[in-house]
Amino acid sequence: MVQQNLNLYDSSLCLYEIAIFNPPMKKPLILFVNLNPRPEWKKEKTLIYFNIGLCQVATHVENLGYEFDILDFSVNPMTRSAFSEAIQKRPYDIVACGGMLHTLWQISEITDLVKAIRPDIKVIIGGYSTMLSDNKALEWTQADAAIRGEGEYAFEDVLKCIEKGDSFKGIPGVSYRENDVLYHAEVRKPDTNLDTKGIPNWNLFDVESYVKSGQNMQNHHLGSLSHHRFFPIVTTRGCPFACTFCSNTKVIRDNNPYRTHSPEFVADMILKLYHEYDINHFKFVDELSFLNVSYVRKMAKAIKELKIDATYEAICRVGLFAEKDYEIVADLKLAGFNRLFYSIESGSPRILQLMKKRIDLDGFLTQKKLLDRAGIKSSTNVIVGYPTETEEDIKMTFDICLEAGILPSVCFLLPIPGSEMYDYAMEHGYIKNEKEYVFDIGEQQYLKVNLTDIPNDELQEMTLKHLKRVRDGLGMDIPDANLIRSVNIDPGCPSGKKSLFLPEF
Ligand code: B12
Ligand code: SF4
Repeated sequence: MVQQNLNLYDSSLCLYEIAIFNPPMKKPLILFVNLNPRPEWKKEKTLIYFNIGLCQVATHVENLGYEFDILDFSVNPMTRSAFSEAIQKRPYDIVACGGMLHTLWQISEITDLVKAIRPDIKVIIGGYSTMLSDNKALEWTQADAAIRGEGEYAFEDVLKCIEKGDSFKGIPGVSYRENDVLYHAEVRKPDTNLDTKGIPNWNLFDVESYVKSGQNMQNHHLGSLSHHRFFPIVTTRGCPFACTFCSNTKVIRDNNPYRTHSPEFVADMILKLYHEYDINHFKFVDELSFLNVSYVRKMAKAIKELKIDATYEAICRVGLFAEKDYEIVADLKLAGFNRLFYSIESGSPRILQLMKKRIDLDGFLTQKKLLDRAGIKSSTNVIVGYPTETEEDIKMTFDICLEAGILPSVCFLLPIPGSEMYDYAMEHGYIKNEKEYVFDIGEQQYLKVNLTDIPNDELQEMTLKHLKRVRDGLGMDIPDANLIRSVNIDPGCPSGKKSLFLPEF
């Protein structure tokens, strides 16, 4: 009995000590902010893509028992004052946001406002925007920490540190600011087993608004989705290639090896979306959905076994399917795949070399014919504007599209940080002020920096001229104005004036 009392006494003393030296831990309250990649686009004309990355991070945090709210600017844009009210409504400890590099200006705008109103809140940012070299994402914003690489486990580590009042020092992939000093971290090594990340909890967002936006969209490259309930899914991550225009190349590729979900996991995800949200058209938004035919075969089998009435589109490379693969392609069609994307990028072998694209033009034509035979539509993309590119190269690009019978989507070479072409543009003085350039980078359908020797107007005119030739050759009825940009928008205000927030009334 005495012994027991002593023990009781001892343990309560111990609790007392813990309470003094390590105050009870409180799980931080989080506000996730989903940005709007295209705030200047009219909502009714825009297909708003569900942010799978942010949803995956929020799902992970939910599974760990953290409490959070989400403000979704893609679905419900707000004014500056409404946002200011929202962040003061609850005692948030963290605001977390992120996305493509193209949204870094929005991250900066959000962070400035949060810091002006609640400087005690820690702003944690993630996504491609943090993959800039050095500490630029932190230098150019007031964020407290930047998660570089996949976010699920890195964000968990950050939350645990905040919970314990510890520094972010030593968390792999986390650059941070402490006492006005920036500490840089290398990109975090990614998780090798994708399936263990689990199925995202889409319900955290307003799925129906995303589905409806797909139904409103009319796009000559993607076709009409008005009779479909469309939703994007991620089935692989990373890419083993290193095209010189792609931001996947430098900083990211070594840290983003190609990984696939198992076909069974993908099938489970599809079934859940089909039953819970009536989704019947699935777009695989991977960098590369299919790298080899054996995986294609397994995926077709797993999806066929679902026996559901749904269609699919995915991304592969030029040359994945040769004549001998007809049976596999036919099987994909039977499984419900009705469109594959594979980008030719250029019809000029010389430019393809500069792109390090590693594809061959005959393979493009063979694949297109094979898919036609199986009843699968093809989409492709071309890029115009490589250094030394001439009209003859551009003509070859559109010639091969015409020969294949595909109206390509057209991009102008846009040097994106992380790509070899970005380094080229920097070294050759095409980019004068890096921060200004990145904050106003815009999209690839606009000619932003011209690395060719052809004057801007001429380059745009000759691109349109050859594209029109393909349109007319294919007997398509698409107005000139919609050929390059299927949705025509104001490309945005000069840097510094655009805003993620709605105007106040
Ligand atoms: C869907 C998509 C879009 C959608 C938008 C998606 C969205 N809601 O954000 C739309 C169609 C609008 C789009 C547009 C463009 N896109 Co895009 N897009 C994609 C695509 C196909 C899928 C994105 C995705 O779901 N990835 C899967 C998830 C799991 O990965 P993730 O988003 O990177 O998220 C992880 C981490 O980054 C991190 N993370 C992400 N967010 C956050 C937030 C926090 C708080 C934390 C902690 C962590 C974190 O954790 C996540 C989980 O591990 C990718 C290719 C790809 N597969 O990644 C290209 C990609 C992102 N796009 C790209 C490009 C070039 C563009 C355009 C410039 C193309 C153009 N038209 O010119 C435009 C730019 C638009 C703009 N103004 O911002 C490039 C990358 C550009 C870059 N370096 O930022 C990519 C990688 C394609 C490529 N290989 O070239 N895109
Ligand atoms: S363009 Fe496509 S194939 Fe090339 S590196 Fe980027 S993701 Fe990979």
